[in-house]
Amino acid sequence: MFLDRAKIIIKAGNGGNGSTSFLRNAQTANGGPDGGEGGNGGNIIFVATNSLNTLYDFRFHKKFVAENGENGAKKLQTGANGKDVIIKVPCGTVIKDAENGKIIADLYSDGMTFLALRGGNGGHGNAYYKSSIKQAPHYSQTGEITKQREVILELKTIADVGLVGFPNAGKSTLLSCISNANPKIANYPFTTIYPNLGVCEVKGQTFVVADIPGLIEGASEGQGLGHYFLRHVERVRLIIHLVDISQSDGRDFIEDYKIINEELVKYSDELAKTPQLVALSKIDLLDEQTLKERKLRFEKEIGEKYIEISGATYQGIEQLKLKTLELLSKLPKKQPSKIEEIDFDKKDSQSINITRDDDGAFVVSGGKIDNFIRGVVLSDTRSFAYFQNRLQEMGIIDMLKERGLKNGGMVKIKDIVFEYFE
Ligand SMILES: Nc1nc2c(ncn2[C@@H]2O[C@H](COP(=O)(O)OP(=O)(O)OP(=O)(O)O)[C@@H](O)[C@H]2O)c(=O)[nH]1
Ligand SMILES: [Mg+2]
Repeated sequence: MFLDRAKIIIKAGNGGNGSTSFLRNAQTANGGPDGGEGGNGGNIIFVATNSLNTLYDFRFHKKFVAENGENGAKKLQTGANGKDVIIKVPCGTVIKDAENGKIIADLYSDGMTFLALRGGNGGHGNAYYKSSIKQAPHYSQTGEITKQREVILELKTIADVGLVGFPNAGKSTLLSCISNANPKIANYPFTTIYPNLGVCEVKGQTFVVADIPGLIEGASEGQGLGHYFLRHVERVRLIIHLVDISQSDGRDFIEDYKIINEELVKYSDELAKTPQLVALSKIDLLDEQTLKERKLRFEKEIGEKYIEISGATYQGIEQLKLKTLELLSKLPKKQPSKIEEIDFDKKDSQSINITRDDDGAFVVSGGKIDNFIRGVVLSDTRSFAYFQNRLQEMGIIDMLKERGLKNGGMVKIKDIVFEYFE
């Protein structure tokens, strides 16, 4: 099954805690601090690969969590870093921040990588805090806790040429004639239900052709399948517009041509502006006279250049390949999607919020607090004294007083609850 859109949850690993430990052995009576550093958490990394062509794997696997860093330990042992999680996606996958729909990456070529979330930093062990004035710090830092995020993956096939036309127009047949692809071909509409890619070789050069499901009138309002798949021709440089001139499905071929173009306009201006090469298909089904009349009609009513082809007899196929190559050589490569300037992996280290609880307690939260609280190990009174000093230094006590904090008032900061006294 084909899937070209998926929403997944990603989370980088937390940093490991630093260790609080003191060297003790038979030879050393009062060894110094020897608590090691916590390891860093694993990252979340996306990699584009040619070996996938659908997001199907994400249908059931929706949550990706990288390993946490290990805690530091005594004897200055640093905790191991958590393993990264590498998420493989097909080339042409656009990644959006699910919170605001903004594009954060476009993995358009094989091997491209995107570091989406960085693992949390490991905490410092108490050995790190040793200084000339603090010989025996009794505190260490906990690892950084990372937040989980949601992203939307959208596959927008990367091809040079897109085949567009009514169902049954002969798009898949043409793809099989000009490329190495082996798409399903049958005499009923919507044989193709997901895009097929093929590589076409002409005069030692190659280009990639995408065959998408047929379009019908009203496609832009959700009729049929085609509109949904137009996303896969959004990035082509050239559209080959197939029109069944034999009218084997009983419609008027001029009308067909107009309807498809209207649907392209309704989908997007950009797609409507993409250069087109018209291919009048299934010419083998018409006698010479009828073919001549219909071509004249096309010239009179539409006036666009065209190539006449047959996927059955291979008439015009070589010419179509050569013309495609010629047109492509003049068309610039499409630019990847514009990446929006947002800090997706935002690490908020500055905000401070003060709110009041139902019981009147002052609740202090925000990124600055999260960051600072990492250094506090509450079971340790010395560390708690340090904590109170820092609250003073950071101006948080003054902020609380401005908000009405008095002696004996309750303050909650994360898991820490204390009564304030001057
Ligand atoms: N005689 C003749 N039949 C053709 C030609 N091209 C395609 N056909 C037939 O037309 C039918 C539809 O062809 P497909 O290639 O599956 O058409 P499609 O445009 O891919 O159709 P969808 O995938 O349904 O949109 C099949 O029975 C083909 O064998 C042609 O040039 N001549
Ligand atoms: Mg088809």
